[in-house]
Amino acid sequence: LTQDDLKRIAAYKAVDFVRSGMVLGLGTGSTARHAVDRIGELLRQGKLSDIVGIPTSKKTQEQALSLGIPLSDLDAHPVIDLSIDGADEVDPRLNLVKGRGGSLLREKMIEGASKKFVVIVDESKMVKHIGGSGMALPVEVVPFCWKFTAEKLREVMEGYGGCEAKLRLGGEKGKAFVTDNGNYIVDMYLEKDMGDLWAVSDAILRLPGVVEHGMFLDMASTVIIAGELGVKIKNK
Ligand code: DER
Repeated sequence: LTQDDLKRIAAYKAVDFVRSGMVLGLGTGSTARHAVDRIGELLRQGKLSDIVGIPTSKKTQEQALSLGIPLSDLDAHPVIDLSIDGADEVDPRLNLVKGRGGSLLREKMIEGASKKFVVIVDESKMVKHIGGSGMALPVEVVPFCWKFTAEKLREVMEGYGGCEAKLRLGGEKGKAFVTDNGNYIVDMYLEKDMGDLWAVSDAILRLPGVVEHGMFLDMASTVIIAGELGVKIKNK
């Protein structure tokens, strides 16, 4: 089984939770893409009906539109029945890192407004502690004086094991990546287990130039993990 097979297996399993008439948060990334495809397929086959999708990115909005999934937004649907999305890291307490695709703000808003949030991963995303994959912990920041904010992030993180903070670059050579919301992303690379994640979250969010970070703490209801030996479902 390829990694993409595992992603598809997890995604299809999550779509089993979907019922006709639901308002669904549609995730972003290569795993969530399979879930959105599957929802579109079931709608086309008439096995699902009366679904309203709330996309977590412009990319997912385009995908859902191409599949004919009816779309709306949080203003029209402030409470969402079920969101399905991927993750970059999952720790033993089902805390997540998300946002390596750059959609963390809209994802966190939509998934935070959901009665149920099902996370779909292949087994490579499981970590012992957040930041443990050595990959980025994204922080969305305003473009205004982003260097100042990045320096403040480094200072804050000195109290939690230290980190390197780098501006995420986008399509055009050397240019900053710009999120759907017109902001930048500073990727933090952590050196060790941060310990109290809520304290880290509060410290980061207190910085005025910070919009949001990619730690999704105590938000997942269920995590579906597809591995070589089969599928595991972990509930909060
Ligand atoms: O950027 C994101 O938040 C994505 O959902 C990410 O967390 C998972 O992306 P993947 O399914 O492509 O690995």
